[in-house]
Amino acid sequence: MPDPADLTGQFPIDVDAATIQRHIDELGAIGEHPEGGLYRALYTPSWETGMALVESWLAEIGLETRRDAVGNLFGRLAGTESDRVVLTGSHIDTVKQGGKYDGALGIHAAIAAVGALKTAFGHPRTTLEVYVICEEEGSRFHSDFWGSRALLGRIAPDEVESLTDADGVTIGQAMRERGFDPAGIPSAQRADVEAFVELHIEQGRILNDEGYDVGVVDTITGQRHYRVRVSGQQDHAGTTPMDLRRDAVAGAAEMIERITSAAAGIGRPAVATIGTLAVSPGAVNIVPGACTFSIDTRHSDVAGRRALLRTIESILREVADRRGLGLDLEQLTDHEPVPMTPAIRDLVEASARAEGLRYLVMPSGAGHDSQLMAQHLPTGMIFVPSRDGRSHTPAEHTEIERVVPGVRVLARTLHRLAY
Ligand code: HGY
Ligand code: MN
Ligand code: MN
Repeated sequence: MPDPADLTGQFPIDVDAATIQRHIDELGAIGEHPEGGLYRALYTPSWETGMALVESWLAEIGLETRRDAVGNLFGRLAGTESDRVVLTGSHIDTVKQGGKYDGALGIHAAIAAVGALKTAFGHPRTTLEVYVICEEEGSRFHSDFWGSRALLGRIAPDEVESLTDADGVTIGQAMRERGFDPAGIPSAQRADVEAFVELHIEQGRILNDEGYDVGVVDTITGQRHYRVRVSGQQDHAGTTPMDLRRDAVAGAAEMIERITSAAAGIGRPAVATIGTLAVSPGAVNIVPGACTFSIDTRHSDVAGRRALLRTIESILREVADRRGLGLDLEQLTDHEPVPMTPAIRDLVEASARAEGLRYLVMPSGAGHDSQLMAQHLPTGMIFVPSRDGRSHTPAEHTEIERVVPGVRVLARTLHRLAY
């Protein structure tokens, strides 16, 4: 691994801010959600349009492009001495009513950095590839990290037919509709990747509020998603006395209030979010017999996360028992906190220092492909500030003059890894 100490002095590359901004705006216009913001979901027409647009940009800067069996896109700048590969990039999919920067900015930054390195230094010793990840969010199927799990050989065979979207379409059907063959998924696994560096917006407000130029990520938070089904007794809203009810919504409300208060009581970085809630049968004059809600809960410390999960599950059970309610607790996803690779983290930090930037070594409260990649190969992340800390909303924004320093740090880091 290169010595971070070599990262000194003026770094002779030009980052094309105008092209980055144009890319942000052009990709940011693809996949508009009817209620505002973006929704570029895996294997949808807008996802395909976005992929094709990015592929044209990769070709424009002279990279060889390739799609793998699940639709990941790669732009290759061949190495002169080695076929081992340094990857850089991020995900092209978005959440519902998402913004133009989550994931996408890591793609734009990778294109700008690799393009600038190619112009200034020509071909690297070790192959450099822009990695346009087909899906990270899990916003259509609960498939999260589908692209990187394919690259790492971590897709279970049964997922192709078990993962379905809200319309009951399986991920396998969706793949075939886009011209991808699920039987080819094992061929997407790669053993030639030497390192992965991902630039991403912070999606929080620390860099923005405390005036830092970039973040050097040291750990990515652990997260767990639950689906909670509470069942009570459907009754008449007028004739059923309060003391005789088994009201699923009243029970869910107490659970939700106590879970969010418990996370707040534990304090940062513990979080718990109820992002979806459905009531059945859902009529103004019926005591609800059923209520289903989701829990997204996160903590960046292993022991802290374990205690938070224990607290959440004990609240759910205590409320259900006392109120005579049924409780079905389904775990949808579960990821332990993951440290970034120290050697890559140090390289990112040295690049930020060499650029004369004000940087912060910090955890990520959001999940990223880097948390999977780091479990298999040297991986690091660079954050750029999010205006007002906003993300997963159309209000997501980062001024271009706050993007460029991050791209320069990315370019320096890639240069030390591949040239
Ligand atoms: O939820 C997350 O942290 C990521 O955006 N998937
Ligand atoms: Mn996201
Ligand atoms: Mn993201």
